[in-house]
Amino acid sequence: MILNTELEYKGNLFPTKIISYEKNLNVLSFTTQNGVILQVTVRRDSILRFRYTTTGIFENDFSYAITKYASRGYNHLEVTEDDDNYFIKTAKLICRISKIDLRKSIFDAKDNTLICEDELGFHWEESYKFGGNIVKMTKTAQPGESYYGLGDKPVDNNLKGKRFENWVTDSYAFGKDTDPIYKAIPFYTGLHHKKSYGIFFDNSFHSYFDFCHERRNITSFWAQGGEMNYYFIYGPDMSEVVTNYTDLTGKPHEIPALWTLGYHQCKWSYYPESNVKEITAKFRELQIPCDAIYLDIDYMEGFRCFTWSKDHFPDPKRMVKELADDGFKTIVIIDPGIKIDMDYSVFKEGLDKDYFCKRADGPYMKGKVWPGECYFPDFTNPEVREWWSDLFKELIEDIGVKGVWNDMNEPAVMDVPGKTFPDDVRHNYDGNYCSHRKAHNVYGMQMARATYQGLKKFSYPKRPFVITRAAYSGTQRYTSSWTGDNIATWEHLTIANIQAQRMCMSGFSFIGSDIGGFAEQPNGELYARWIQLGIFHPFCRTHSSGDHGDQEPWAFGDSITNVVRKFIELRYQLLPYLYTAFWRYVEEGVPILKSLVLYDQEDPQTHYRNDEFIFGEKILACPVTGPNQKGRRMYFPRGEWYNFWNDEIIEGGQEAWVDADLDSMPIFVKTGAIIPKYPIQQYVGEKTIDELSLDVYYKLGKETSQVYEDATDGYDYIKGRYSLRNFNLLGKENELIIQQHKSGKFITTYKTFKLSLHGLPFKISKVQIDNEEIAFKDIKLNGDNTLIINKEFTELHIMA
Ligand code: MIG
Repeated sequence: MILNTELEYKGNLFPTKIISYEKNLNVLSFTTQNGVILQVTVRRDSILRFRYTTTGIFENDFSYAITKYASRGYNHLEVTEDDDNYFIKTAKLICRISKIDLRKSIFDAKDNTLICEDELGFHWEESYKFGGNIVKMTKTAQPGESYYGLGDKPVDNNLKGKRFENWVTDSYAFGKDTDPIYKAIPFYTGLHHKKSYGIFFDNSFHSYFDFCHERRNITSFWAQGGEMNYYFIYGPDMSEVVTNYTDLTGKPHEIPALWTLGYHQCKWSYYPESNVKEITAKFRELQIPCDAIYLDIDYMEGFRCFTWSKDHFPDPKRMVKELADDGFKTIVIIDPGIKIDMDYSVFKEGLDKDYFCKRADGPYMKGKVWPGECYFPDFTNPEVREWWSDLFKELIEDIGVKGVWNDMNEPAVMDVPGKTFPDDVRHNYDGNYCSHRKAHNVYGMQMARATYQGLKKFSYPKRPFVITRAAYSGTQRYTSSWTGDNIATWEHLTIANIQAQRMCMSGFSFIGSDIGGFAEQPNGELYARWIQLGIFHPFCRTHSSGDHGDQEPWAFGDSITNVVRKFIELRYQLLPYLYTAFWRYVEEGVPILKSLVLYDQEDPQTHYRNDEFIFGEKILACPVTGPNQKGRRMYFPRGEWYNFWNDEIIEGGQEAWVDADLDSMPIFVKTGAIIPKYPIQQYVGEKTIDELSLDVYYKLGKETSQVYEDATDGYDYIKGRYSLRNFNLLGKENELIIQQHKSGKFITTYKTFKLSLHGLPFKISKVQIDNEEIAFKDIKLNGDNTLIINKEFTELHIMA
């Protein structure tokens, strides 16, 4: 006992001097006199992984976050030393490691500027209670440094001055600054001297980040177990840091089907069937576009997953089919808790196969959730995931459900301290057996993954659609997500805006909030303003708790309905633009929303902005976030911007007032942009697209734009059946030239483009397509600067 008491009071321990160094291809190991090993892996010229053990033995190298598809390889690697340090040099970085104390400093290889430096660096505390270590890292904050990222934290974009925890938590009616909430994404970016880097602390234990909160010039992170194991990702552009992090933790495995980008309607709960039908019929009657309708927990029989309430939904297959005939995809909720009931086949099977989580000493992990007392599948067991995925066969293949919504997967447990499993619950962790302390933050991710596997299997040849509440880094590979149980207040509109931006810069772009607020009730004005924001979020769904009145687009009177319709229609028009942004995200990891700091980090004005963001590549949007406003002030990033509503041009790099009555909002388009639009449809696929609108925003100079299209669902695009149009625009004083380069084997249904030329500074007197002059009547050119041309052109000249 004496020994252990000593242990408990040991305090912090530090590495001592380096006594040996070993190089094994790209893995460099430095061992200290007191048995600490620092292993540096050069993954790419700009990505170094640092891993420490205090016992001379590393744990099995396993991570749920890192994807096997991550890029690897570097151009240069050289290790040198002098009396005091080792130097690891790549094409982009120099990492200096002190021989005295193992502390590291990382420099930009191009100009030798200091990017990131250990203060105390790695140190640890032995964990008396659990064994292992509490692993810690401290770094010196650089002058003027700012911090961003960390997933769903409901705080201002810039994290400086604050401390956070990562421990996924069911957070009903969370507020500004509530921490932690639903997601654990231990990745942040730092920015100073116009250069940005990122740190991904891949440790699933309860972890902490302190950005100059406890000590003004120190940034630190630590975890209650596991290894100090982090990736350093260099930019210097923050957008590169984010795409590299996304490459490491994975991009979505497929482009989402186009319909998933439509508008979704949800409530807790729409039932019985007649109520569901009433809602969907109303959308069509009022001509408000909508693609998906959700069934919350009440569709089940006593909240038993994979069952249907006989009273409320006597013939789900017929209902789902009828909804589908009207353009609605049905999405159902599935929670992790399986009701203890020997007459319930899912429970019985899980029990027989030994798939439920157990406490340390053997009993099952029993917890109360909606169905009453439940057991919970151990989704960290690959065999359990396989079993779970097969449970979706009937729902998807037979009944025709098109998407599954995973809730309560933190996991949430009712009426217990901590609202989740106790620490001692055992998990498989893909063969790396551990307690809930380590598995907690990945539990929801593995549930969503298992659900995704099922949807992928049974939706084939269509693409799967999953939505999850809990997430750890890498969850974006499998599923979309929403921000959880927010509140119908103006402050929450602002929080939703920042959370969506923050998730996007944390590698997870397919994100949205409960539009209008989940708890309590919005008034019409708040709902309309929230819809305006929501149509710019990758995932666009109204949801509410249902116990405070209705929250459908028509619930607030005609004038609000009209505003809501107008903006949902705009979303549907912009679908090809959004789909192109998704394609870039899935292909390259480029976030769909860009906070201004991500868009232009060299402009210090952007470092503290919260409300404005770039949607895709070319559209600047900014919600109105308070009541009774006729407009607002907002910051325009550098460059020139067209007002979307009236084509007025505003010079960026300044703050300015923008008019925006309730039927409007501040939307701007980058000069030189070509924005593709579809006709308004009531749901994706309602109409055959027989003309693609291209809104061309004149600019003196050059700009490029892209339009990505495919069959909108299915996997043919992977075999090359997609259509990618690259447009080069060149505006001169008396001429506008547009070149088109097309790739991919997909043939779009339309034959023509309808070009609308915005801001053209001259009157058109001549048009040439591929070097041939064209008569105005052949392209239907009239006074309003719109023309219709064949989609096959390669070069278009519009001349004064
Ligand atoms: O304890 O399924 O965040 O979206 O409507 C509440 C009922 C459980 C929480 C989710 C919410 C959902 C609700 N769920």
